Amino acid sequence: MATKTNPKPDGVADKQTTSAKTYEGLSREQLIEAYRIMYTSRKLDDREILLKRQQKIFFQISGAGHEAVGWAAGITLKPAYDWFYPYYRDRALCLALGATPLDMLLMAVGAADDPQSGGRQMPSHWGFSKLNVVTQSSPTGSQVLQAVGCAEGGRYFAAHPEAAHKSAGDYRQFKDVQLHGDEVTYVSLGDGTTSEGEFWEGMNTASNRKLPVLFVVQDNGYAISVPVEVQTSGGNISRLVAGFPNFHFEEIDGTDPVASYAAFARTVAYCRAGEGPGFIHAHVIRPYSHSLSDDERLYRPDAERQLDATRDPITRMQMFLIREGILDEKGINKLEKQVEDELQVAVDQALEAALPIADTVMRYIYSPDLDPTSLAFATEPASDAAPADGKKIAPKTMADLINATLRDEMRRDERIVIFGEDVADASREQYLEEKLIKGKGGVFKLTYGLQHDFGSDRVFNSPLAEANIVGRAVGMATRGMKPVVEIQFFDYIWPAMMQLRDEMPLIRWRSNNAFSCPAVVRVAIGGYLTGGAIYHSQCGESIFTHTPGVRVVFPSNALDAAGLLRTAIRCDDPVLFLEHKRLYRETFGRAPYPGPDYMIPFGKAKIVQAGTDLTVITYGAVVPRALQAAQKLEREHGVKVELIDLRCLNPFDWDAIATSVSKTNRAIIAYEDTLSWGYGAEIAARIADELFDHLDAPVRRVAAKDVFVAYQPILEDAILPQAEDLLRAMKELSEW
Ligand SMILES: Cc1ncc(C[n+]2csc(CCOP(=O)(O)OP(=O)(O)O)c2C)c(N)n1
Ligand SMILES: [Mg+2]
Repeated sequence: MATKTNPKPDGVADKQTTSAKTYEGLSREQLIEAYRIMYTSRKLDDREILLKRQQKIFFQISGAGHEAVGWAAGITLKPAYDWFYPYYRDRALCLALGATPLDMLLMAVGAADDPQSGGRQMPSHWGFSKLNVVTQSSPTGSQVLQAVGCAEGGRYFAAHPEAAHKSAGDYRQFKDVQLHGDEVTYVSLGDGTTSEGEFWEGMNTASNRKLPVLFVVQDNGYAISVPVEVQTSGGNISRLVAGFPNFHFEEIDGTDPVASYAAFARTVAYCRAGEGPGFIHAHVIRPYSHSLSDDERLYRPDAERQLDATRDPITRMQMFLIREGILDEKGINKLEKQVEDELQVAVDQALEAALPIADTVMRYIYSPDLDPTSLAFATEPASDAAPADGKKIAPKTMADLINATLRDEMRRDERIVIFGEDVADASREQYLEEKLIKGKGGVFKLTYGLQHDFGSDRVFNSPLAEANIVGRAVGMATRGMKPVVEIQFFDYIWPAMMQLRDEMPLIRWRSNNAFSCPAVVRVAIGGYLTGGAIYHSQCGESIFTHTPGVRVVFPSNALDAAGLLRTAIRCDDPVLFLEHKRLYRETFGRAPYPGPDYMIPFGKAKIVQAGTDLTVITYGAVVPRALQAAQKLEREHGVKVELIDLRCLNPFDWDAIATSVSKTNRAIIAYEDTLSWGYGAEIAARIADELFDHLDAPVRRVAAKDVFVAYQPILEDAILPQAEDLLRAMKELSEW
């Protein structure tokens, strides 16, 4: 910077002109810039703490003590090129990537223009779409599997560049893909968060697939009040992860910017070259308690805190700059004053910023661009799908048509990948190539032949880990892919619950539409299996219809399954697609192949049978049972039941229900799940609320007993709603 022809900038120490010393390749200018970023980060925390005490902001969590490692990550990685899943201590990282203090203060006040979420998410839960910093939640560790999926997405697009092209007529029109081929995905977490299972699942997959993911554990020795030796056996995470193959490992003093930079430079080079993932274990300090709600003096003695203070990265860096003659005291003071003046301007601006408007709260729960309830998703079954020779083809089962729909869509859209437990034909491809085996294709064979047709990078087995499946799918879908993943049994969906409840449905809303993840999760659900017992028979759809942001579909027959699955795949929202195991191969509801473009809009019920005396609202495997009961009731008693198959549970077809109940004046909601707090409760409440004047009888529910499904068929029959139970209820209500 300073040469003989240019006078030395004020405050830059004399040594600079004489020394050519570099620090792990860092120039003096870069070191001064490092201090500027680190100091800005610390002072921003200080300003926010003040603002919180003045009740001008509502939450504060600091990056204090983590500034050096954050800065080092920020200058070795590339904003808007690499991808970032940071955690709340990554303020310095985000500043180094190009986020401004004003951006951060807008988050703190919850301004309308808060770039992370428009006032929806807490400050320090970073999200800057322009920099590829992906919207962050608060559950610790849920970012890890998403980062893995994001990295997989990058690799996939590099191998299938045509898949990155935009395409009209489906979600791809609204989903840009950035592709460089050597991008790295950064993910960070604290020492305590390494205790979460999802961390280990992410490490395992990144290792196994040699993915370019850079894991950074910022170890400040505490998770709120719990010290690291309680979290981590032996007290050192590096020791525990050392056995994962394909990694480049570093364990560093994360309060030293120069050492941190060197470690990041080595690790990023390794990841970028495609050698595998990196793991940086950075020992840092936490000088400001966990957050403003915590007082660490309650669990840390003064001596321990004072020892930490001797490693404070801000004072260390200040001393380093002076000792090395890079800045003198005057230079330090000048830089600090500049930073503080700039912060004052940003604070004033943020406090004046427009606040979000209350009636925008329902915006961006779902895609504003593509409405899956619209006529764009209503097509007729193709009449020419039958063979040209006019031969009548045997109607297909639900399993057949789901398989055919997946095959058609994979052919149409190269962004689709399918993974889950056992979904591949065979992971050991050579067995297939040598024709030694036929292949599996799912425990219910729904994905049979897809690996054979589309290759092992598009259809593959996951580890036996449901969070792994959904978390990776969320990351891939955020990155632009269309993962259509399978959960083998609904009964085992719960390990994925954090991703299904707190992540997948929320990516769009919490980022104020900056990010989205329109993944499809197919799940085999339900009982009536004879022997399925407790853990292969569960329903539980209302738990998901209770979650804003995810579409929930539950078809009862082959044709609906095909039409709705296609809509699920082409739409721009995350979808939970529930497939009843008992219906996969039933005679009921078989249908001819409806062609490769057959779609049914979401939220449109099907009137299975028209009637005038009583409305029965149902879905899934209760549909054939209710139909049987309704037909018997008409035969024996002349009562005409209007039977409504909802097909889609969120959104659901309120208009169809209202029209029918206004006509019949009587309603039963029938469902296979346990009675209390179930899906029928919401429909019943809404009928009572909005159709009260039309009712001639109480609203009834017919559902399973409030107990899990038992193994012995006598018990199973007694627990699940049977045609006779439905018949009895229908007769009773019709006579009311
Ligand atoms: C799944 C989950 N459990 C609990 C919490 C509450 N919580 C927030 S931060 C935190 C401690 C995290 O410690 P660590 O990972 O070491 O990060 P640090 O805050 O020390 O940087 C806890 C328990 C949470 N946010 N998410
Ligand atoms: Mg910690």
